Amino acid sequence: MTSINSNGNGNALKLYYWYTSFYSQRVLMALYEKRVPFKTQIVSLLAEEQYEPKFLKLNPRAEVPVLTDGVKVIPDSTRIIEYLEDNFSNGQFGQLTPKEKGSEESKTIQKFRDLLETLPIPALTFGTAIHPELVDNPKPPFTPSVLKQMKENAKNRHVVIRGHAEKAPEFQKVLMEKAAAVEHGALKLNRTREEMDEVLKEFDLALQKVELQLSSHTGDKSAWWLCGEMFSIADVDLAILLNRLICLGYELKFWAGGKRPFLETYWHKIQKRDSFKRATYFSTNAVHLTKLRGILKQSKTLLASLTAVMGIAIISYIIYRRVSKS
Ligand SMILES: N[C@@H](CCC(=O)N[C@@H](CS)C(=O)NCC(=O)O)C(=O)O
Repeated sequence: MTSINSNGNGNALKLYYWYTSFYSQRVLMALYEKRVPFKTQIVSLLAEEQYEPKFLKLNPRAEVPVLTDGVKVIPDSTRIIEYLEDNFSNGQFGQLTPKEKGSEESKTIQKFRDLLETLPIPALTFGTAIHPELVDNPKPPFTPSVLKQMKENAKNRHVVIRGHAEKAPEFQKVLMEKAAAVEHGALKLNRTREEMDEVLKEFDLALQKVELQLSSHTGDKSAWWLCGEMFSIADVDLAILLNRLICLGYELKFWAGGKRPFLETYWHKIQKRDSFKRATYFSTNAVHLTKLRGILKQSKTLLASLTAVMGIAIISYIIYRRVSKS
């Protein structure tokens, strides 16, 4: 990929992310939408690579996504998208917010960003894994075995984090704090069935506001996005949210089958968008890709060991020949 950055000093942007991470997908979609070149580095959450010291040095919160721009390190999807918007919005790059900050469209975009970006995604995702009876037809990456693994993860996450804290003295304090926060319900991962009803109500209300907004567009509806004719950050938020709901299996509950026709049309339209396809493409095959990475890592170790053994054998042979000649 091309190597450029905001100050043009030749350092490339690099995104540390994981295929199925909701917040990573938001950033990926924004990057593709804006046509900003970037390099990538996978941080496998399945392999718990977010707790490795080399990643913790970038983000001691142990969360993806993280963007680096030369020596600058930007964590958090919202901050990253704002950074991209501030630094890559001229000329060749796409724009996801109106130039005129005080315009009606700008205010509507902000209103929907506030609504969509505060939805409790971890509570929804892990809560669904704990209560799979809530959904009709989960789809990859949320296969039954992945959901089972997530359920375990939700229950033991604090124990796992404490294990990593013991292995990384440099980051012990911050990881212990994270473990305690998770144990005391900071991420709301372990919702009861009743609490899940509240979580789902929150999503339902938000989607109702979206449906109303979509239905308010006049004229040629096919020309409109969520907040107007401009494809904005609010559309990135909505696209990745709908994708998460579909993958978990909530479409019949929230919009399909004529329940929210405007949202249904929007979903069909957004699926055809190139940035959406690219941002979500690998998520479906994340489990297989993780296995493949494991095999490649192992084969690298195997190759390194074989090379070392061969090297030792050759050196021993040379020494043996010299000794036997003398
Ligand atoms: N507020 C952050 C949230 C990031 C986040 O929660 N990332 C999750 C994946 S979607 C993560 O890396 N979790 C790993 C962990 O907490 O161990 C953002 O918007 O980027």
